[in-house]
Amino acid sequence: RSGEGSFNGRQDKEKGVNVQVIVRCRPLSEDEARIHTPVVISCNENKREVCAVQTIANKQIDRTFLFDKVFGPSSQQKDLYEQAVCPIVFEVLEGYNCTIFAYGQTGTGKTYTMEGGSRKKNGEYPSDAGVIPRAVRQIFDILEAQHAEYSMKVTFLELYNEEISDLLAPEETSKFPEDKSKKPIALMEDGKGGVFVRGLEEEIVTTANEIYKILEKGSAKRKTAETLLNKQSSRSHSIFSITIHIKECTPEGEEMIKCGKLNLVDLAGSENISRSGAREGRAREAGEINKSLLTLGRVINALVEHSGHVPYRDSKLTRLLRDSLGGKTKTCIIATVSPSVLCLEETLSTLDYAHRAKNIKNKPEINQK
Ligand code: ADP
Ligand code: ZZD
Repeated sequence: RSGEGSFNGRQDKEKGVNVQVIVRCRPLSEDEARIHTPVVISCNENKREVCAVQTIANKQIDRTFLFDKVFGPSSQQKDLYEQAVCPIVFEVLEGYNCTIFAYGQTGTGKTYTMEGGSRKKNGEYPSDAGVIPRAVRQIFDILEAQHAEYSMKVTFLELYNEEISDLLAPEETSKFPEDKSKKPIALMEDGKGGVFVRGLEEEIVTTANEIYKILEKGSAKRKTAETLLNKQSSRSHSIFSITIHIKECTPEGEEMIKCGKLNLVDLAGSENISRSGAREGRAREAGEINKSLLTLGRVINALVEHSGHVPYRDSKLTRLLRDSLGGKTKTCIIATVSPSVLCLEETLSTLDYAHRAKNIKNKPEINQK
């Protein structure tokens, strides 16, 4: 059977492959459960459907959405990883570039899904570890099992208010307090239609533990900056990337280098971005419009409507992730939602957005030198 999951390189190149869209609904929190918050979202994992029930003027309106995968409130980190992320990691090791985005309203589980619970004091890996630490571990496990000859580097950045900060840059012990502790980082065109981040720290890594230490450092740096600069973390995007070069020999004894890259993106909270684009009024007055998130929505619209001009250049996020949106990267979006009636409006907005993104086509290509 040539099902959806089947792989055909030539077909991918000619017709393109759709962005995969997954929905994950979190459980009610203890507080929400205690006060019997009504649940308005139901998930049918087998049918890959999410259903929202809305009561307006005593009339019940059901809306059902079909996705590539659906994870209900009782889904575990391990389930989501094994079913949705594991295949993507294999593609990265085959030489594809892949991107996983987490999109959703603040408080719906983007960070829980991408990062998960914190490492224990003894450095132990938690059972509620999210996509990032699991992918790191799996990549090393596979490469070790294959006795592969490889090299790996990671970057970790944050985008806040259209400013990029390097979460891996060493802490500068400047003698001049007016010196910004972070050096400004520039997005530069590479002359081949891509961009690179000038001055971004790339750490070469050889073990999963090394990456965990780096994540810890980056995470701590992010939290410090948040407190010091009064940032609202829900308004920042983070991008953690792993690049892997694998040396391989053809049966003829020729040496080949395969290169794969995995981008793991935790987006800013999607609230204040309405279905059509900007939420006018309150949010705009409060200066809460997130240019990057807004542009992401417009890029998605332009791509699915084939409306000619795609406004990639209008924000840093879309410049950074251009190749993931209509380019040569394989992309997966994990949309996170709350089951609560109090979030219904935002949930419908997230489901609409995610459903539309299913129509984006990319043309993945293996990188080979
Ligand atoms: P976001 O990053 O979208 O703002 P968080 O990841 O911080 O949301 O999640 C909000 C809260 O809900 C956290 O306390 C988190 O542990 C919890 N949570 C989110 N998703 C799940 C889930 N699938 N299962 C259990 N708890 C979850
Ligand atoms: N969500 C956790 C971080 C938190 O906010 O504390 S979990 C994972 C991915 C990216 C950044 C950090 C992590 C995280 C971690 C652990 C310890 C200290 C900081 C951050 C983590 C979890 C398991 C293994 C490795 C890293």
